[in-house]
Amino acid sequence: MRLLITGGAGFIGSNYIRYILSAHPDYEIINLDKLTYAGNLENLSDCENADGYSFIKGDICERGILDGLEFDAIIHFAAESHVDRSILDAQPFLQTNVAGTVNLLEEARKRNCIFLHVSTDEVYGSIDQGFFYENSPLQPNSPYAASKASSDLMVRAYVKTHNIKGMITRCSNNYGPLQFPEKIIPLVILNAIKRKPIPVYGDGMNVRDWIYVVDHCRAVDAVLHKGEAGEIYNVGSKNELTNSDLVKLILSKTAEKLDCDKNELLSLITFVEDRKGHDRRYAIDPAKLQEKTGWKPEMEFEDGISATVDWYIANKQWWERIVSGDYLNYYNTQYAERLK
Ligand code: NAD
Ligand code: TDX
Repeated sequence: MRLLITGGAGFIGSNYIRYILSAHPDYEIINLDKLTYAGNLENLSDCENADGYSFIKGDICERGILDGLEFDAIIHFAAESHVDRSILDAQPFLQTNVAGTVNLLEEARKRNCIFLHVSTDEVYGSIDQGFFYENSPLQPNSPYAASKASSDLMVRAYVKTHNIKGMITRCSNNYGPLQFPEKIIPLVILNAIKRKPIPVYGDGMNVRDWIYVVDHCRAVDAVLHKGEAGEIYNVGSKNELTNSDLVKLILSKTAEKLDCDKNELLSLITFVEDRKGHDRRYAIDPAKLQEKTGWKPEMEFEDGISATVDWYIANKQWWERIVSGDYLNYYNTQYAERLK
């Protein structure tokens, strides 16, 4: 197949490209990425010379950006992805996540190609008990989640109106190598290494359902090959943790690996003001995907966290460059200070 992958220089997109290159070495990949603050070609330094791989720097919002390119499927990862940023400024989220997706849907309509939209469990809002199913109501609570829900509805509209081969995946929280250090797991690891305070929002009892990024990549691949046009597939590992337990687990793994006193790292935990509109709990039921495609998660959480801590310890150059120098020009002041 020939795949047009958007947002391939980000966290999940770069892991997905690496996965495809090894699972389907005969596939052609075009990676279209604007290289915002979150996009980094270093994430793909071991892939750039692979047969069939090419990169285009470009904005998914630009009309005609795909002119002259040929492919069989669009795998759409590109997005503004950080909830806290969407609370500070929702405009880039509306632009990229909604208008950018519609621009790509038009391309899928013209070409009659597959459109696989990578969405999120956050579109369902928060749930106290039980699980989200594909037909659960959309009740997004942050501007980020609302922009993703809007884009999901545009995919639905293009399927119904123009009969495009659109599919949607809605995945829970990802973790693993190459995640940008504004997200909780890398933030905790780096602040522990730097002995900086670790900000935990509110009472730390918010629950997230964590999945290893490569398991998510395998799920997207399963939907690409075995999914049905017009369908939605939830992706998750049924692996719920409170933020407080998550942070403690990461700190004890990090202490082990740095050979330092666990209590020294635990004392860095600092409870701070809660995130506005902070969703209390996400929980995904992935049964439909499992039944339809045979996919199931492979990574045990403790092993995945251990591998992730190892990766950040071993890749200091990668994250030091991100939190210093030119990269900081991309941040608003609040984020620049936070990531230093
Ligand atoms: P990320 O922020 O790490 O990467 C986003 C990528 O998109 C970057 O490379 C960036 O340069 C690119 N991009 C942004 N705007 C663009 C534009 N206008 N044109 C072209 N490229 C642009 O995000 P991520 O965590 O890798 O998430 C990827 C996708 O998966 C997103 O759609 C997100 O909503 C979804 N998702 C993420 C998670 C998670 O836990 N991280 C969970 C479920 C779903
Ligand atoms: O400093 C922090 N302190 C803290 O307590 C940060 C950055 C986060 N948190 C909390 C908020 C959440 O309850 O940790 C939890 C996880 O936060 P994030 O890593 O920002 O992820 P989340 O808001 O859950 O969203 C993520 O998962 C779903 C991704 O960023 C989204 O792109 C994806 O759709």
